[in-house]
Amino acid sequence: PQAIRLSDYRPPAFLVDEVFLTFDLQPNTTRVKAKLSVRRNGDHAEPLRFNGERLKPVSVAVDGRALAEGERTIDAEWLTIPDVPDAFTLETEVEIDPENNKALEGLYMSGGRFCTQCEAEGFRKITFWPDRPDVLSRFTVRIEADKAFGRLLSNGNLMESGDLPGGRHYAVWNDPFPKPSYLFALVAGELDVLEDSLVTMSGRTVELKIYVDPGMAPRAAYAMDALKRSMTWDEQAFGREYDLDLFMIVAVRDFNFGAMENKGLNIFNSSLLLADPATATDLDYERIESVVAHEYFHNWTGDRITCRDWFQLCLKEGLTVFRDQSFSADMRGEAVQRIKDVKALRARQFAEDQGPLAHPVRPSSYLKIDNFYTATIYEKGAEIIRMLKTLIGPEAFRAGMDRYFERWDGQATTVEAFINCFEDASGRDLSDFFAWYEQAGTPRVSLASRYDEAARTLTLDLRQETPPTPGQPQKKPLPIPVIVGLLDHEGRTQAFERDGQAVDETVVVLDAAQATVTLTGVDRPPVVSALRGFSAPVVLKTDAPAKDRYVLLASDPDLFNRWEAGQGLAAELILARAAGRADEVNEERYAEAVARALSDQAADPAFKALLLALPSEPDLALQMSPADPAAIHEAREALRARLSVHLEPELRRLHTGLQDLGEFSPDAAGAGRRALRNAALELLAANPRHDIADLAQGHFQAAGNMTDAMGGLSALMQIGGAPFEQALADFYARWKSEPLVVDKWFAIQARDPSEGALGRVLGLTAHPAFEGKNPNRLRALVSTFANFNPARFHDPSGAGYRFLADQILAIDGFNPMTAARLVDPLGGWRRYRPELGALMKAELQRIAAKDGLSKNVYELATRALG
Ligand code: HT7
Ligand code: ZN
Repeated sequence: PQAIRLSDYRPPAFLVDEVFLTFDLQPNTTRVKAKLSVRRNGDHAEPLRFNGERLKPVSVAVDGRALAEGERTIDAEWLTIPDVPDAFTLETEVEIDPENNKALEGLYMSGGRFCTQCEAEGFRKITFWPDRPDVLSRFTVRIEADKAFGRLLSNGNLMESGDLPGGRHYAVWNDPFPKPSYLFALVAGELDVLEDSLVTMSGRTVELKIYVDPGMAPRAAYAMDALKRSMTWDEQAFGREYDLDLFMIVAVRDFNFGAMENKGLNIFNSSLLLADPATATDLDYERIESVVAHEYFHNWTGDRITCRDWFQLCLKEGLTVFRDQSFSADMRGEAVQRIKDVKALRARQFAEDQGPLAHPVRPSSYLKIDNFYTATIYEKGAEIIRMLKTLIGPEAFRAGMDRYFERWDGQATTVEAFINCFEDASGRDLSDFFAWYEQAGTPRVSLASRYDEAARTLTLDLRQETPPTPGQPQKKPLPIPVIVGLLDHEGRTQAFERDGQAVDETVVVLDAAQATVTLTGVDRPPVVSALRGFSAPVVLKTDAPAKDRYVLLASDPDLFNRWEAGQGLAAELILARAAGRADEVNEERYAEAVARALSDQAADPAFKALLLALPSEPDLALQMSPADPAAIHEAREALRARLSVHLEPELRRLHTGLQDLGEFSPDAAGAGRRALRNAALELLAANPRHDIADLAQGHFQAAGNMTDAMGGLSALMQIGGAPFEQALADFYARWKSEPLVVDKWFAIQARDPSEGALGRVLGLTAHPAFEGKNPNRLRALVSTFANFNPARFHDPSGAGYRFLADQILAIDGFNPMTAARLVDPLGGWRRYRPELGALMKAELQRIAAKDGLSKNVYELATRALG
């Protein structure tokens, strides 16, 4: 297959100013008529070439005249008309089969309803079109369907609706904002609605409607609340007001991704929209809040201003993740949010950056753009925006954003144009900064410090190096903002001077391979707190002794670094044990430090819950070379068992004292208390005594909400045996008619690290509730197993790898996008013990050699093989 390259970008040969679409909806034979006002873009004589895939053509006409076969060609990917006027009307009619569209791209059916997914290149499966984001058109859409499909929805404003003969009805929608085809949406079916409204900052009333499965409207209440908070937040934080009079969200069960920002008609995976205390966990609530915000924020960063081409994907995604993270920090607390965001970044993006699938935040070539909806483009893209704000300061950052909205509203643009707005606003040359977009890999930063008591100076020696990544053997230094503060050895904040100014904290910018910075006015021997708030997406190594990290863990006013110090100490102890060098003295010391942190009455329970969790096994695997998942699992469990014994009285006290007494509230305070209580139980369960099994069983049985039920189930899973089996059976019996809860039931079994769990996972693919075509169910079992159960996935027999490869090949037959997202866990094969790596590689080879493989899976499997 042919790679698409950024350097080959050319403006579109033809533009479409206006389109009128008519959908005659039938599950197997939907007719789509399109009437387009087309104009030649520039002075050229190229033929018209529009995308079109899996379309059954009925007719093609130019300016009202039907074209004969010889006047146009249609192959598997293109409609070509050699000879067209400079401006004309193109009319096409095609037939499509939504019912049999299991790739879930274009127009398809989910739960008996019609719905669409057009990003990135799904619109070409609906009608012939220049399916690229720099063609912006005004859409009018007429939908006709049987009245059994009660709601007929599309983007923009409802212009007209009514009955048709034969038990059918219709609706006409008009979207006044020109948009690229990837933002088109249509939904038709039986749906209940939750309605509300919001008065915007200019005093306009916007109607808000969330459409869900019949009977589910009460479960959309939290999403509605999150939507209203997001709309108001975007006005306050960025001065952005919503622009239509109606904003709609629809929940669907079959969806390849989390959600989609179609203009005025967001479509959501129901797992990220529906919640009530009985069926959703606090984590579900948290995700719903952030994804509702994310999709809403796209209205400005993505919809009003869109991408010139798909290489610019981070322009909308990285920026919008930065915006949703900022919103969540305001809603849930900055430190806790930052820790969670960094954990996710390290787990997904750092792993990607260390393997054969590493790529720049703005890649320069691809086979299938669907493969680039990655942690690098989303999460590292957001980190770049965060660094930009740190480097130029919050005022210049906001001014740059204002400039961007002013300059590019209604257009499709590039990352260069975006950065240029900040150069103008700050008066700074950001050309070096741009390398963050073009260079893949996670920089390694080392920090050595020297204190001179007589001179009262602290000299910081900083160095950076980025390891090679595929296609980029040589790396250049990047501008890395390192936020630094000082404590003394009693844990008190120590002021110092930078450029003659007394400060508590400073931003050191490391913009060369090596730099030396001297801080003055340092009165006492310091403990250095560096990279505060995780001010850059790098791996930092310092020469500080372990005792300094105990000071930071106890006292750093930067809560991110307080948590980070604990994680670093724990990682060292686990990795030493995994290498056969268990350090029991320091394990005890660590347990004591955690006990002290837990007893801090002033600390937020959500923060304490994070402190209590040890670094994850995948995270530890990134720090061990070659990685030995079995040794890591054993060592981590051993440290957990030690902590469990040492902290038992405190953990029991937390478990008893934090019980929910009043009514359930999904807010950050309630969620934080539940998180700490469940974390305490989880740690107690590392010591599988009978009385602790009883405690976990009691917790599970008494659970008044899904968070506690899952907490109990997870603790029982660790203990194993009959109580776990009984709880699993009870859980399934109670929730078998709730698909989102059944997903959790599959996922918990996929996470089980015990010996027999792989056999159970294999068996679950034959369970009557295993819906093999539903991405949520597939992810719950297959992706959870491969990503979150390293002990069993890396079974020395290779059976875990074989299971994943078999699933990828089977899923690729009907849904290449979902299949391709499962390749990633095999991609790290070079980092593991050679005998494991060889088995992983063999499975990748088996996948790559399969006849008829999709472009999506082919691209990732071959890249992963390197
Ligand atoms: N912008 C949306 C991306 C998306 C997507 C991409 C590929 C295939 C299916 C998809 N569904 C949604 C989601 C977002 O980032 O907001
Ligand atoms: Zn997005």
